Amino acid sequence: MDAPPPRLTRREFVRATVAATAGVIASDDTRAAEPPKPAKPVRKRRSDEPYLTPANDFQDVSRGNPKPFTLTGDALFQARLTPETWRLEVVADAFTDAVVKEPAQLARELTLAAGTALDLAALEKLGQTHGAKFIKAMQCLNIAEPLGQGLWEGVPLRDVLALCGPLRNVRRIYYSGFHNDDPKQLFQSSLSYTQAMETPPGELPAFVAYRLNGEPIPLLRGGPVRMIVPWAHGFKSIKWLQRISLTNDFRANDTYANANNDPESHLKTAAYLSGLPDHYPAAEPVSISGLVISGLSGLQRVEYLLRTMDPAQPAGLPEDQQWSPCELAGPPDWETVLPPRTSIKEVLGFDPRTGAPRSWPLRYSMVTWSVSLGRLARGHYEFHVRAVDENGFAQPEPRPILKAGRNGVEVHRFEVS
Ligand SMILES: Nc1nc2c(c(=O)[nH]1)N[C@H]1C(S)=C(S)[C@@H](COP(=O)(O)O)O[C@H]1N2
Ligand SMILES: [Mo]
Repeated sequence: MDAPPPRLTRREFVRATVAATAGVIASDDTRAAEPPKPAKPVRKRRSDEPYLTPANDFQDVSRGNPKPFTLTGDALFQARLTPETWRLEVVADAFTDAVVKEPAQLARELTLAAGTALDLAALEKLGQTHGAKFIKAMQCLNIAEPLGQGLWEGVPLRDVLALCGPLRNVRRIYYSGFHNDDPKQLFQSSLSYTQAMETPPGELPAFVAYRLNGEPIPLLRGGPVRMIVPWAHGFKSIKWLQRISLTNDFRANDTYANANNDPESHLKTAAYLSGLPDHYPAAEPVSISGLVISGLSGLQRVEYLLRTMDPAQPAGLPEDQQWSPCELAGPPDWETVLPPRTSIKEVLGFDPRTGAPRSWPLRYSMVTWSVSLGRLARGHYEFHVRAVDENGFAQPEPRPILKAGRNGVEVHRFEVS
């Protein structure tokens, strides 16, 4: 069990808050018992970046010492993190306790010991008949900026589990990646059996991914094979995937839950600001843009509020003022955005006959919002932006608890002179 979180001194608190605001969290190892790791500067995603983020350009959130993507040569081979050596085990968890009386059973386990673990060739073969592609933004529950957006490709988890034949007493699916064979470095996530097996209409399946933006998933991004859970924050999308354990333990024993996070939290609908100048010349019209993620609850609109302010005042959210709509970017020219020989008609979320998106923005993706404010009088301004979801909830409602996903309303202060 983790020790209770230590109380931060005021100075540590300020330092932690400043680091978080500057977007410098590169390791989300928030377990209290460990000393803080030096934070690596993280560049915030800008709204003028490509629609699909190049695989090696995502902001990285990885645990491990050494981090699995730093392995080379024989160590990489021993870790089974090359395309030839990669294997996926699917096993039954023998767990029982006073509540969980019967253990999970599988007709067929896929194990290294028996030589039946799944290899990449077999997974790709399954992909020829069961393959799925979709566009998803990656976002960490603990970092208030999108990490990147990719076209992910793989096999729905349920089709991989079907290789194990009939299952008994399986209520949850635990899965983990390479962790230096050190139980303390284990990073595990979980899904309920129902989430893995049943996909409501219009929803996307959890899947075992082996391609990103039309290429094999690079080691840095969790390849050769990574789990992708469309509706969830990044911690459900386990990198360097190697083991799936089917269990009758119904609890969400995700590693992230140990750090006080809500392990069932969904990707949030939220607008973000980044990379904006602090000064605009008085003679020129001011335009502001940023990114918005359409989360599980969809996106109705993005809206802004501009007010003049006294720079000595703390930034506060005004209650009595009118929000005005921002513009949302429409679908890009898919021919220039997608990898060669990929049609948007093959991508989930698009009509397979016409290629039209079933909703825009696509759920679990991000797009650019923008607003032209025209010429502004000299002075100090405060710009607020928020997303309104399909239920009519304005960010950060209805879930303002940070440990269910950071989605506070972002504010930008600037001067026109
Ligand atoms: N094996 C493993 N998978 C992992 C992690 C990890 O540390 N180890 N971090 C998770 C978290 S918390 C996030 S937010 C995403 C980040 O994905 P990215 O590094 O590709 O942007 O990966 C997830 N998958
Ligand atoms: Mo994360």
